[in-house]
Amino acid sequence: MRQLLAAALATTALLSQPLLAHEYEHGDLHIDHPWSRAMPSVATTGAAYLIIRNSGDSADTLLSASTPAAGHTELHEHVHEDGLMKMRELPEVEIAAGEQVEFKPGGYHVMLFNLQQPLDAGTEFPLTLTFANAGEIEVNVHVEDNGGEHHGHGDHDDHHDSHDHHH
Ligand SMILES: [Cu+2]
Repeated sequence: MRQLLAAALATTALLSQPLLAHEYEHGDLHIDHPWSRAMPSVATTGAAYLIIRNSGDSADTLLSASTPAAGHTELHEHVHEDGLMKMRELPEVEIAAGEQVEFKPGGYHVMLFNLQQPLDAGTEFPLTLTFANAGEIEVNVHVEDNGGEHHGHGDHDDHHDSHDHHH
């Protein structure tokens, strides 16, 4: 009986989780496809990306993110300044009611400083997102070569957001 149940659960999990796509529901928040670009093992910084959708009637705010994979984490955005791409720390990111915010290369990202483990393709690490209303949501970030299977991102250029800014 117990084994039967376990088998049934395993089957359900397989069926409901298509390979590579992974998403999380927490209250009104839906987190889609947390991923990070693989980095050479000498890299000390990296970035994590995901999509946050708010299907609720009120806004929520991402206050912070943390992971054992990095010594220090910040919410960042890329801005164009004097013709240069620069990164800026954000105190928080609001997700308006009925809206979604996409963290992606060249835009919002969770900046990972002082990496505690190499970002090798095929590995994953936990990331805890803290929201003002929804509280904490833990997701698994998949490390991918280029996020290539990700739906419809057009920036396949190779400048790679090198993240070598100075703090
Ligand atoms: Cu950054």
